[in-house]
Amino acid sequence: MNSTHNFVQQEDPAVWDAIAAEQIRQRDGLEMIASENFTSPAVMQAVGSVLTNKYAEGYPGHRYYGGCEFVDAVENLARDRAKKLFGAEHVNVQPHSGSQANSAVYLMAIQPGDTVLAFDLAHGGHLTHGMKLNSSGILYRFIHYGVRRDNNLIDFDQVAALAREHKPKLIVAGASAYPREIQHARFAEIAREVSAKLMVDMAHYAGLVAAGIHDNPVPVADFVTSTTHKTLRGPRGGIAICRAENAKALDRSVFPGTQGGPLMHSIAGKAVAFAEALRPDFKIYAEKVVDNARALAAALASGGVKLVSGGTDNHLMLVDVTPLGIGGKLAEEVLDRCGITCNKNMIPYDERKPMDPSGIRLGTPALTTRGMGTDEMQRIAQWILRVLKSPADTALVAVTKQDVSDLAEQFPAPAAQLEPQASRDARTLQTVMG
Ligand code: DSN
Repeated sequence: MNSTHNFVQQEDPAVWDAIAAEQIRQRDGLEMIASENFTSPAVMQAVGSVLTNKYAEGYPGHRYYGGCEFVDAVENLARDRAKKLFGAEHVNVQPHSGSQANSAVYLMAIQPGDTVLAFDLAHGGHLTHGMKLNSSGILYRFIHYGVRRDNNLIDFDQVAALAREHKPKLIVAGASAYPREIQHARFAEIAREVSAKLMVDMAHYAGLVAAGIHDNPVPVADFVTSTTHKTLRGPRGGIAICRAENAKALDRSVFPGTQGGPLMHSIAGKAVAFAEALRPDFKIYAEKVVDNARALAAALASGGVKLVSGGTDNHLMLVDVTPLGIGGKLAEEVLDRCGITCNKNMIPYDERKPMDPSGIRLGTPALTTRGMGTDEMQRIAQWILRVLKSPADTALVAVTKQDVSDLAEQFPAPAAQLEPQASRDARTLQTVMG
């Protein structure tokens, strides 16, 4: 069989056209969504492997299906590598996503109706931390803490006061849009005081934890959950971590509690990504992610926008664009037209609506994977500022789009090297885009 043969293109041109167009979008644009990244070709190959054909309900050595000896080897590799990466006693690598990992912890740690204290979505939390339409918010009684109005940092006085008042069974730390390091020990102290369990959802900054440049929650938390595809740079998926004494209960809670068969191809991708993250060059990568975020934030702040908390010490920043006379919706749209992809985002105490909030969220993990550094961040900041200051200037948008694609060409994305045929097929893009 010819490994370069394009089966999707031959069998299903409609799907292939969309894949090819997406590849071109990723290649020619600047991906600044803080939760996205580019996996290595090795991770992509593992995820696209024959392991997708295999059912393996259960755990290594204890499966409900025959023929699991090879997927057992894969899952053991993933578990052992993740344990080493985070200094954990037990890691379950089967959650299909971060949301699934969180559901599994809730199922084992609390009962429906129990009180949980978590970070407010409107201040940077996540929807699985008790948003009213999410199963977490439907099944459990969530109370939320936020950030202080004066400095936009997590208000630990409020966390402690709410914990004393409501006596939650579980405290949840972790965020989707918080630009500062999270102080896990302070959460652990408050949880201990009120006899609550502590869960840390480190999905956004897991790669920084793996690299040793963000505080590791594993030593102080009862449960730690994460996705594997953000700063950690693995395939889409989740993990859940606990101490050995809770291992059996957590495993039961993932399967059969909240999931059926594991996605073994995805677990193989996780194993490959964990091995990559254990290498010394991953630490260098993670340091560059943070350096780039700091450089981008400083350049933006000096150009007339406001940064939530005044800056960043992780991989992302929240930019209040209203000083420029626009909202987050228009900012996202105009940047999109330039080939810069980001998402509109609420800022703490936002007076605007979620579909047109005051801010945008920008992140540097994907650009850093492409090899960009602080010089490129300065240039990108100037492009962002100039188009946000004149969003109706279509000529400026066109010039910026060209600048963006020239820069992107100098820093090839890993995926673009995998399928050169798609990258070159400009006609495909026209077909899809009309
Ligand atoms: N949706 C993810 C993010 O963009 O932060 C979190 O799950």
